[in-house]
Amino acid sequence: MNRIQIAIQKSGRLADKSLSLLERSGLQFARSKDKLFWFGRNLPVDLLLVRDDDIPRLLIENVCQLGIVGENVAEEKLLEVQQQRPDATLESLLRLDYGHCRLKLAVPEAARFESINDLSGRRLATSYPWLVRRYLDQHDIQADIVTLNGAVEIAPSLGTADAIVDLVSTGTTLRANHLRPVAEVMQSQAALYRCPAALGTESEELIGKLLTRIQGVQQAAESKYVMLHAPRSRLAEISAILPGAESPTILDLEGQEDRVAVHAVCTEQVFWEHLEELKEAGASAVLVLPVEKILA
Ligand code: PRT
Ligand code: ZN
Repeated sequence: MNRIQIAIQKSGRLADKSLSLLERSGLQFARSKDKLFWFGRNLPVDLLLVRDDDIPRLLIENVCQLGIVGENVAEEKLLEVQQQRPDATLESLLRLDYGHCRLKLAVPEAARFESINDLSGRRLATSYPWLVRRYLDQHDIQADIVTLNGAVEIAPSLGTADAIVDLVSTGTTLRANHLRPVAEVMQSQAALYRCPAALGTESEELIGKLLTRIQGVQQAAESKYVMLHAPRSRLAEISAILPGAESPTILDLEGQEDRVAVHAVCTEQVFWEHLEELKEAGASAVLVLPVEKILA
């Protein structure tokens, strides 16, 4: 059977979460400390550990069939490749809800900035030249782009740029460099991508199976199994409080006519407020348990 290769970041912000997600989805790899290639032990799925910047191209060229990378990197590299090959594509299969950040335009705190038009004729430092070019074109603005591979945030104080476009998560780096965000170029999070090439039936089925498993892991992380005792007369009210629960299981309690046990899978977060409301509605013996896997 043909094997599938999944590329993830070797080290950095997305590395640990990406590996953990695949392992929780049931993939086991023969780990080798330094090597970039980990052989899949229980399924024909191997891991490639690379720099995040290389992942989009590996997918576009079908060297890897799946990859996990930030949407910011995927879109930037796709735009870069499209300069030579306008028909190049990448398909996002699933957003993964980690690695959240925003690509923001920032100017020195003291600089005058009223609208995006103030950037006309200015120099913008960034590590994302193609995303910035697209953004400027969309706003019909002519500006010079200075591409830097790191330390973008110090460009204005060095005098090499008038403004920057850089990733922001907490905003601490911007503040430390006396910059203020003035516009958002894009929002990003880690996502699972696939190669554009159609694969054989077996490989396509395997990708489908992995996707279902990963979605199951994501859903399980949010879900809780709730068990409680409730007055039979207030069942409707209690069911309505349980967040994201569909048709709970109702069980008789030995020797009790008016009280029943209620079991439900809550697919949304269960907060203390929910438990307090349940108690007010007459629930007792409320247990909230983690859910490990869900196969919908
Ligand atoms: O070595 P390799 O090339 O694989 O890694 P890398 O250094 O290019 O990437 P890495 O590990 O830093 O980031 C990988 C991905 O994480 C990015 O492409 C984003 O999709 C995502 N991500 C999420 C971030 C951030 N949050 C983030 N805050 N990437 C970078 N940053 C930077 C930001 O640019 C700023 O300089 O972190 C700094 C701190 O941000 P604040 O706002 O919290 O101060
Ligand atoms: Zn990188």
